[in-house]
Amino acid sequence: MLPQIYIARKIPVEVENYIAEHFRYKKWDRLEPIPREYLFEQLADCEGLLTSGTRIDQELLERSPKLKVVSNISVGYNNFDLEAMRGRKILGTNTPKVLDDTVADLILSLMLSVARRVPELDRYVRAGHWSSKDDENIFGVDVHHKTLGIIGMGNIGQAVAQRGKWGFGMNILYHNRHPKPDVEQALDAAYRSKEELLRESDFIVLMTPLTPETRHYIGEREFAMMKPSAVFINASRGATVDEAALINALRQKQIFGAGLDVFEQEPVDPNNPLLTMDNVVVLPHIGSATMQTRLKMGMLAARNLVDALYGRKPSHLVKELQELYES
Ligand code: 8YV
Repeated sequence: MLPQIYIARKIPVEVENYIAEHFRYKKWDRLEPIPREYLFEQLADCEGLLTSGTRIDQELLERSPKLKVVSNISVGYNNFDLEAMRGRKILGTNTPKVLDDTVADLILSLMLSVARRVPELDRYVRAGHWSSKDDENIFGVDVHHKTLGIIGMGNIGQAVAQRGKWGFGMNILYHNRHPKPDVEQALDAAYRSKEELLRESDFIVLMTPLTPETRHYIGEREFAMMKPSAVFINASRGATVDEAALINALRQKQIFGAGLDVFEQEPVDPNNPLLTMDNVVVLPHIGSATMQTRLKMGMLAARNLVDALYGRKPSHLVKELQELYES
């Protein structure tokens, strides 16, 4: 009998058709998040879970006695309690690489939108205003040939650097847990300490995964180091930034503006002060949200499930759980 899995989020029909060839399955195909108690009931007889964002913790694992693998339709996997999964020998997989260019495109759109005040001035014109071409009140800041500082030079960070370097003639700096000489050579990029990068960059893009070490990685001390003309972009995870410190830095005009695709609390609170600031561009966590890319991610996540439940090592088993397969 085919293994039973649970699909805990809405997926493209092509992915569901592929899944139907390999599994018995139940699904949650509504846009709102699945209630946890309902999910627990569904997982009681499932060997696999297709999700992203569902907290995979001791509580869930205790209610999923047959679970063998969790397949994230995402590159991030901070929803995994790795210790709990390790304890139950449950495999965890993600979907890197297939979304890099889509997310990088969006990050460049945030950089340009904040720098040239696109959403703000769109609202300005729609409200019936028009101003002299010489009115400095509608001026922005240049992107081309400025210094782009990337914190987290993984695949997406490199895709952003390529766009900055070859598309806009930008000078590339980066900070990473470890220097990447090959990237430096390919992109004429220079390694900097976090502090040096913050002081020297005109655009700062934060692209680190959310881990205990990167929670609030950018806070009051870091914003104080940035140029008053700097543009700050976060498209990683909201909690990598101390959002209260960001709000204060913007209020104190310590930076020119911010582009945010992620927030400490999602959905973002409608009363969040960031939503009232004209020099902040906000998006609803849409980094990978194109039809083409979500289809690739869904297919990759489904293949990870098939590999894991049909006795093969998944191609994207997260690195912290690799030893489970070798054990
Ligand atoms: C997913 C994300 O791309 O990939 C990630 O880590 O941040 C998410 O935006 C999205 O939820 C699609 O599953």
